[in-house]
Amino acid sequence: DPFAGDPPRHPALRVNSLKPFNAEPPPELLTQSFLTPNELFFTRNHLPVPAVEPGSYRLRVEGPGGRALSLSLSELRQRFPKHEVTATLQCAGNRRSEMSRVRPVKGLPWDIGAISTARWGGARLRDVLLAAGVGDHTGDGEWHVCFEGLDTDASGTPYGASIPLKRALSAEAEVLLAYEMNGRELPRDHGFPVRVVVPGVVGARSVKWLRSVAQKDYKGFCPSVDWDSVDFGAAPAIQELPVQSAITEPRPGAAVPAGELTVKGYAWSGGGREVIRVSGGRRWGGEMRYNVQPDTVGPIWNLRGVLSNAWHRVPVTVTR
Ligand code: MTE
Ligand code: MO
Repeated sequence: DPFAGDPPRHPALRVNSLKPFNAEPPPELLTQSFLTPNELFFTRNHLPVPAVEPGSYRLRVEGPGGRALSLSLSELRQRFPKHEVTATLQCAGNRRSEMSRVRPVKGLPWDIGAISTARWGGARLRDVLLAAGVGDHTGDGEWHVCFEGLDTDASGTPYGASIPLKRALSAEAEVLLAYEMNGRELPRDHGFPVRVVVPGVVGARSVKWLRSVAQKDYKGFCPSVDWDSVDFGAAPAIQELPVQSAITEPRPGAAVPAGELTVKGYAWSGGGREVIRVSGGRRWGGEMRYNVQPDTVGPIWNLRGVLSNAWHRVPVTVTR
C-alpha cells in the first residue's frame, strides 16, 4: 500500500477520499477562528505523502543559463530573511458538490470547506530567485516559474504547477517558500518541510513537499499533472480566484427558532482585492472591487466543477 506511510489525521475532518487523502473541516469548525488550526486545515493530496528526512532535504533552484542553487533546510532558513503572511488557500473545486446538483461534474465532491487560512512563515520566493540569478528583466508574460513536488506518480512524474515569473518576483505578491504554518513547522499533509504559498491564487499552485523551482521560458515546459486546475482546452490556466463566500451556520435542513437568527460564514476576495461589502438578508453575497458573486450556479456550471462561487443558499425549517 503506497499510502501506508501517510500521517495520522484529525477525526473531525470530513473525508472525501482516503487514498489519496482529501478532506475538509466541518463548516462550524471552519468559522470558529480566523486562522484555521493546522490539524483542521483542508487537505488536497493527489498522491501518497512523501516521507522527507529534514537533514538530507535539498531544494534545487534553477536560474537562467544553467545556473543552479541547492539549498538545505537550514540554508533556506538562515540565508534569507523570514517573511510572514496570512493567506487563504482555496481549491479550485471548493463547493463542487453544488455544481453537481445542477448536472454531474468530474472531481472530488467538496462541500464548502476546501478553503482555509493560516499564517505562513518562510523565505520570499523573490529573494531565493534573485540569489539564483533570476532577474527582473524577464518580466513579460512568457516567462514562468515551475514548481515540482517530491510526490510522484507510478511513472515517476512529480506533482507540478507554475506561476508567471512576474508574480514570482513581485514583492507585493508575497509568494513564499514556507516552512512554518501558524507558528509551527509544516505538518506532513501540508508539505513538510517546504511548500510554496501563492496568496490569492488557486490552491493548486501552492506546491507542497517542494523539490525544485525552475525558471522556464514558456509554460509548455512546465509539468502539470494537476487535474483540478488544468487548462480548459485553449483557455489560460486558472491563477487568481474570483470572490467567494458561504454560510457555515446554520447547516442545510436545520430547524431554527422563529425570530432573530445568527448566521455565520466566510467571505474571501480572491486575488488580494478589497472587500467592499458583504450583503445579507434577501441575498448573501460578497462584493469585492465591483466583482460580485453570481446569483445562481447555472451560468457558471462547467464539467470540471471548478470556480463554484454562486450565492450559497441554506434551506432551513422555522419552528415555533
Ligand atoms: N502539491 C503537491 N506536491 N501535491 C499535491 O497533491 N495539491 C495542490 C496543492 N499543492 C498538491 C500540492 C492542490 S490542488 C491544492 S488545493 C493545495 O495544494 C492544497 O493545499 P493543502 O492540502 O495544504 O490544503
Ligand atoms: Mo486544488
